[in-house]
Amino acid sequence: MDERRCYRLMLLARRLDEEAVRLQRQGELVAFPPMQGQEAAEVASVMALRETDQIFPSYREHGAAVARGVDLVGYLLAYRGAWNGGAYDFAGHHFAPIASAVGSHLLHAVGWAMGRRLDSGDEVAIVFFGEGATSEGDASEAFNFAGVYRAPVIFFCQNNGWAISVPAARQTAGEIWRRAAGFGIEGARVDGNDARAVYESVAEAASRARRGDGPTLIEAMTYRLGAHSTADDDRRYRSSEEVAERRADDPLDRMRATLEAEGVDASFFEAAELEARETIGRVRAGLTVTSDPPAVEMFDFVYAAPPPALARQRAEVGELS
Ligand SMILES: Cc1ncc(C[n+]2csc(CCOP(=O)(O)OP(=O)(O)O)c2C)c(N)n1
Ligand SMILES: [Mg+2]
Repeated sequence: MDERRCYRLMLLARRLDEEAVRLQRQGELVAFPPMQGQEAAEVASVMALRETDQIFPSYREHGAAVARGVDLVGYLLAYRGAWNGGAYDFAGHHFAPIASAVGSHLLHAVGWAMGRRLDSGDEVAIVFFGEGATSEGDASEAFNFAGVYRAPVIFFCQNNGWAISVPAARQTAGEIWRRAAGFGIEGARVDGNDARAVYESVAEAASRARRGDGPTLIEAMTYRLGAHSTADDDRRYRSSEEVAERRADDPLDRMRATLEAEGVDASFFEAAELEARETIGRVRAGLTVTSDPPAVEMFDFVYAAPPPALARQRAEVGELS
């Protein structure tokens, strides 16, 4: 793994995260789910894949988007309420629209992977989801289909300790990665704040999938340092001591310490900071000049022939706007 590149991407993901929260507070975004603390898990996992491997994100995957090189203005437009699931090039970046319906996209990933297998493609799919999503029936259905059809898919569960206000211990009494055995697939637990460990575990899962040996369920142990979203006050359900304790294991600090121990000097970190800030400045400028699409478009792109009730609503919205 190129550790310097990994650090630069993790830093960019962190600065993007901070900026997006500020943009929300300034009224430029409707809501935003901070990802702070999960940078190693998201960046290193994407770095372990090929550019043509397909990513299925949930709503907290801007670290993965940064690592894949997705247009970040387009990505944030989803949080501005300006476009469905993002306005980036889904096909070109092999990065699916953001899935907000918890657990739904595990099935999309399995279907995609089964399709590629039928087409004899050698790409793999990775799907990002939280520990909370594993309580949805969709997750079990996805694990089961993937196992039976040996689908080339990596289930990448980020166990960040919380599902809004529900702690992981109230979510499940077992360990998520161990469920893999019951579905006849490989399972692994990894320290999600250790970029190199994440990289190795995803690289291994990807080679397994590529050689036709089926799916892997990876449980990356990490921590959501921020609130669930900008609409959430996490002080109401967890202690500041807990957060402070976990902040001591910040994956970005860890990566920096690793590089420093290897002799990387201060000028590298300064340049990385400058580069991240420049990119963020461009994202802010791009986002705030973007005009909102016509409201009627919210009715488009789902039905080839919209049902009459929707057609009526579309006409009403058209008259109002
Ligand atoms: C089907 C569905 N049910 C409920 C919600 C509301 N909801 C949004 S995020 C969330 C918690 C998900 O927690 P987890 O899977 O651990 O992911 P995290 O937010 O920690 O990244 C819930 C219940 C939703 N978006 N979709
Ligand atoms: Mg969670």
